[in-house]
Amino acid sequence: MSTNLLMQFAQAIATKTIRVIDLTQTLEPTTPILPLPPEFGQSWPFKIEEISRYDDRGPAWYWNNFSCGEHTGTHFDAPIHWVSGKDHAHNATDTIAVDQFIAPACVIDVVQEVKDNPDFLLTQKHVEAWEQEHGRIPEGSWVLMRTDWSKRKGAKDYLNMDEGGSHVPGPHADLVQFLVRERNVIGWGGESVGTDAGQAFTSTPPFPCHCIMHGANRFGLASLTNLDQLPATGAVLITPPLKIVNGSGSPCRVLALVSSAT
Ligand code: 23J
Ligand code: MN
Repeated sequence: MSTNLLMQFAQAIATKTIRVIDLTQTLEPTTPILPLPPEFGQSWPFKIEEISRYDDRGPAWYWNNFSCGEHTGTHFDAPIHWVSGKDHAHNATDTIAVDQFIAPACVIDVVQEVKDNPDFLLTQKHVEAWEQEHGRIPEGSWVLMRTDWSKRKGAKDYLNMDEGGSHVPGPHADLVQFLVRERNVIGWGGESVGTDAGQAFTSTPPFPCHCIMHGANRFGLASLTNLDQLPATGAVLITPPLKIVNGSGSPCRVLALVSSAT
């Protein structure tokens, strides 16, 4: 085997010593999108329309047009998405340094906690207990909250709305502050439609994951899936958003590299 690090890496992928896990949900017209209160602008759902399919519209080729909001399906949130992150340099999908799109991940399993409480908020105390078992969250890591929420099929169960709004889990404001200040994480990722909890509009500040993470020039990943296939530590994520000019985010094919070597 080559002694070159990158050739060793390619070999490890080819021999499945390193496995590649797809953390992305398929984009389709039924992909749930976040409905905001009617006084606000609304995101377009994913729409796809055939241009031709080896037919009189194009005898030898198949292709589609598609349209959607930047925050549709499995997607990346850039700091410019939130007003708190608007003045950072290199804060949009086209200007973030590309090396930021490869980073390790810590996965915190809260499946049991969420089962009886869809409004569950992950706290600093819970993360410190996780660290007792798995070690300190390394600087520059993604913190991913595994809820199995992505196993809910259909917008009704996924968004879980009632008169009081959406009921989905997320991080507590104090935890987001801790992860930024004390752990210097690169961002937060979850399995539900956005990075914040459904009731995050009631917290201080409102939408703490958006407000504090993006205020600190950090990122978000929403609508992830297959987090149940990741180890608690040691996975590396590949998360490049589309290079949309001044983009606030974009649908993203999120991949995780997991080593089966010890
Ligand atoms: C706009 C306004 C509020 C929220 C969001 C977008 C998201 O969750 C998002 O996808 O970034 S909470
Ligand atoms: Mn988003």
